[in-house]
Amino acid sequence: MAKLDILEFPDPRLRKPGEKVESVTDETRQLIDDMYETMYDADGCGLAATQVNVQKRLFIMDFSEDKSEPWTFINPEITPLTDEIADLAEGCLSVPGFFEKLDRPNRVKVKALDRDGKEFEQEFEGIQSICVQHELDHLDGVLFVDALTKLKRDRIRKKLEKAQRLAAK
Ligand code: GNR
Ligand code: NI
Repeated sequence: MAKLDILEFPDPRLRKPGEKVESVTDETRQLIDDMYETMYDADGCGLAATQVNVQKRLFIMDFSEDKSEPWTFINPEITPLTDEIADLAEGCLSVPGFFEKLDRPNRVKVKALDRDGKEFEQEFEGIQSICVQHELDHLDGVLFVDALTKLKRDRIRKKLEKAQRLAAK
């Protein structure tokens, strides 16, 4: 297992869309294992391959307290199940320290392949519904800051660029 580096906004590599996974191989599972190690180490609840600079349509999620409920989604498709908007703020490991509420449906159905390449369907609501939509956005090169005003987004970008300059020294 290996911990991977997480790209941070405004890194242009976060804008590259992921390609469909044609077959789930041992190499795919190695990437998934590394992504779990990376996500757990960063205390995140979700992680998309895009965030670790891999342009593949796959993401992971675990909302348990004790790393006991890992969910792996390969080639995910999401269908909204309600017009009701989830009333919760979201954050992102690629936009550290910032949290905003976005208008996202509170309940969705996800169809995807699991780490064995087997298709499954599962409904999610509340924070998990937000998370799977947030992760699917990553696979399309979209970040939650894109839904904010340009003023807010620029303010976040400048703060992160400054933090990144300091960290690089
Ligand atoms: O760790 C994360 N928590 C979170 C909380 C609310 C809504 C979405 C998320 S995803 C985020 C990790 C991340 O950046 N995934 O892409
Ligand atoms: Ni994110």
